[in-house]
Amino acid sequence: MSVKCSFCSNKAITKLRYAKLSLCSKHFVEYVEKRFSKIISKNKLFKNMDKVVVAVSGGKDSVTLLHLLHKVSKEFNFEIIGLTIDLGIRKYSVESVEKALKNYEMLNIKYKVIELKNKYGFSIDDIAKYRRKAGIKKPICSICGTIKRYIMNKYALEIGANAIATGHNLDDMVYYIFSSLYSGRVDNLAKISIYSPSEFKFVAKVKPLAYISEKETLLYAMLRKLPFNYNVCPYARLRTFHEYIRKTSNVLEENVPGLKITFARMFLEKINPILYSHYLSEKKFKECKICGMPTTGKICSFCKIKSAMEKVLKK
Ligand code: Q46
Ligand code: ZN
Ligand code: ZN
Repeated sequence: MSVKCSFCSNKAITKLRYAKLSLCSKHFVEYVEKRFSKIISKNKLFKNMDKVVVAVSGGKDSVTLLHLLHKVSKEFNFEIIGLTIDLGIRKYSVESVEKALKNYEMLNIKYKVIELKNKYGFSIDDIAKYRRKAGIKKPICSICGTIKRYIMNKYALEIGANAIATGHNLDDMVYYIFSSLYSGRVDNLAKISIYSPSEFKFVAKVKPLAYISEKETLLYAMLRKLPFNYNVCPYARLRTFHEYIRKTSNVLEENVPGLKITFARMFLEKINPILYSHYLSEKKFKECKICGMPTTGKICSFCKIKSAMEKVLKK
């Protein structure tokens, strides 16, 4: 026998065990939109903001974020500027950028595309190929993360935006918290937040999907027929630890519905503020000697990667 929606007589298409709800497609979409709006109000994510850069890769999370933010932008009174970084990852990037642009056009949103190879002379594929030769020890996804954060911050700073919104979902938050605990990186733990205020030359960062799971963003994007890149980045398979945590947290969630949300909420609301005041509020930043962007050393991580890649690619 088919299960009925908790709010109407239609057939339920999903069961949210953590909320004890079975929902039809219409009520699922409404439920996600209401929760999203609640998360923003409760955490005062866009208070006194009039210009927000939304990072859109073209994947399910960022596309869902763009549409949800577009719905609430009038109510919270801010303008959205889309930012898409073409990372230069074979066919994957071509398709991702194409999907991101389709969404901007659908919603009539202003946007900017920054091509990594064109603007800085190297792509993520170049990094994958030459990083050992260039003496870069960090894994590819960690370098990719540094590059994306740098470009987002620089662009937001240049256009005078108040914040950068990213599509990190609940599963990403659970992974970040767990992996930072595991490696004992207290400074990383102190940085995991749904809202990071602006300081020095860092624009504020917001993660409005922090309590919405990957399964929910995927279902939302599918039910609303939003164009997004279904393919996964070819380098994602290298993140084996990430995959283990994802699978394990889903097994835990199966047995204890709501575990992921509680884990993330307890960390973000109770533990992070204490860590932040101890480890980050005192941190002193200065300008990178090459590009002027913030760093704790003399040269920022991005410029180090760029100059290492320049040497290898010149040969
Ligand atoms: S794009 Fe970049 Fe991800 Fe690809 S190289 Fe890794 S970090 S997996 S979100
Ligand atoms: Zn219903
Ligand atoms: Zn620099």
